[in-house]
Amino acid sequence: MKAHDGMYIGGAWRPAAGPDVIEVVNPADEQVIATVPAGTAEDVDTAVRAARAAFPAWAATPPAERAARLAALRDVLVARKDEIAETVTAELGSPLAFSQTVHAGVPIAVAGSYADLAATYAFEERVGNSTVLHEPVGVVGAITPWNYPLHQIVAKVAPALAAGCTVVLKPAEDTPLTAQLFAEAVHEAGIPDGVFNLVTGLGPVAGQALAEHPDVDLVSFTGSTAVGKRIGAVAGAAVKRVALELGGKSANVVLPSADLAKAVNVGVANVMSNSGQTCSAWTRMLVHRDQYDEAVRLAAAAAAKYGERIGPVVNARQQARVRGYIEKGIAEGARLVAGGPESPREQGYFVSPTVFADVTPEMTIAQEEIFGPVLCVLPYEDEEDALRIANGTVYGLAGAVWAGDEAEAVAFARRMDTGQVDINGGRFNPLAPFGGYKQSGVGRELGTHGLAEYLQTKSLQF
Ligand code: TXE
Repeated sequence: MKAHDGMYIGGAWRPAAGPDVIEVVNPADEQVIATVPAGTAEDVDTAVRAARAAFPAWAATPPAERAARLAALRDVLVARKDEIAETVTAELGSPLAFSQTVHAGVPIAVAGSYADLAATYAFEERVGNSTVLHEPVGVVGAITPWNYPLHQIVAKVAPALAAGCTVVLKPAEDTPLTAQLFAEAVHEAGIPDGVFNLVTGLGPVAGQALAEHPDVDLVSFTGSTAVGKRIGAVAGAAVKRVALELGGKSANVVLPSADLAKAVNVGVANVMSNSGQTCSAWTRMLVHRDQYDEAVRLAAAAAAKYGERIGPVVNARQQARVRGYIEKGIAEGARLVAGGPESPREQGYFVSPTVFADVTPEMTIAQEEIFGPVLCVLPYEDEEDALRIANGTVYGLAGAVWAGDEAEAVAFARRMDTGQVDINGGRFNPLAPFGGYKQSGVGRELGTHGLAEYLQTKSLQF
């Protein structure tokens, strides 16, 4: 696959400071498809300088002009949609149709939403005898994961640019080709040199250097809780702004009045899509004791139908990690009703769609993020029990409630300690804020809340 052998810094592809490279592997067949440079602290420093130099002019660019550049970016992404989907499929392994609709389609919608918001947001407002100015924070260090390679980038870069910030991006080492394609799109959209910069590289090297760089004003990170805690500590010590989008263990609560078959089928699809590599996935299905056996039967049948169509997980390490959790579930006494630890194929990092029944809330598989196609089905006795189980993890990213009556589902959702709840299935809304309660993170992405993350306020008193 086509790849750049340099970093996109200051509007041009420049040679990397060091000789090291990262091999990009297609997880469906384990073949090396490209190499990209492994950036060092020196590359990060060059990129941060470029972002700093570009900041004053971009911050002073009228919002309508920033909006026009973001609209142009959206248009380039639309024009290159097929290429985006093929690139994501090559380095993440997701089925092409899913890459088209979700991996390419969602970031296009998000880029479009920020083109609109940049044009309409009240960057100045009158409050009593004061004028409040919402000004860009400065240089943003964005560190993204591989699970939604383009969405994770656009969900940070689009609002940052809309706000008037400049950005240095360090994308995940597993999916750098999508990030390079995004840099090309930024260039084609006529976004001024230095406003967006890309440094590919390893997390503990390039990522760490970016988070620790003294001239980065805000770090926006999506990834594991362990790394997120470290980045939060680094940012706290330097008193710089930080946004963290970490893991989840979301509950899918099926109330007795719900359409059980629909709730279970949509619930299984939600967990299996993207091979379970979705931070907001409804990985714990909670069903009333009276409907439990039927729900387990339906879930097992639904999961079995997916087979290898879900695609592999991203790399050998994730495959081993997911397998480890499945083995742990069996060892802790959960009942395997679909899938299992054995890979369904010799080649490629495949994991069988797996469903566990008789899961208790304390089990490891019901508490920790597995990040693979593994669903736990838990019984509950009554609504209070369901709520206790739903809220009983360190996470609080997302969730779902199903009921015969929407108002009943909403009443339950209000009591959930989580940042987003889908009511009777829900539908993606690029304007709705997304982010975590508790250890799922700090800050919000998408919509006006996502834009506000990249702004700081100044009051002028009259
Ligand atoms: O994440 P990492 P990994 C969870 C999920 C998954 C687990 C491990 O449970 O199984 O994390 O995935 C960069 N300083 N999520 O190991 O390492 C890294 O290069 C600065 C949830 O892939 O956190 C990459 O760009 N940066 C999740 C990014 O952090 C560092 C999405 C994420 O990688 C760094 C992905 C360091 N010291 C995984 N170390 C979600 N919330 O959606 C690594 N990175």
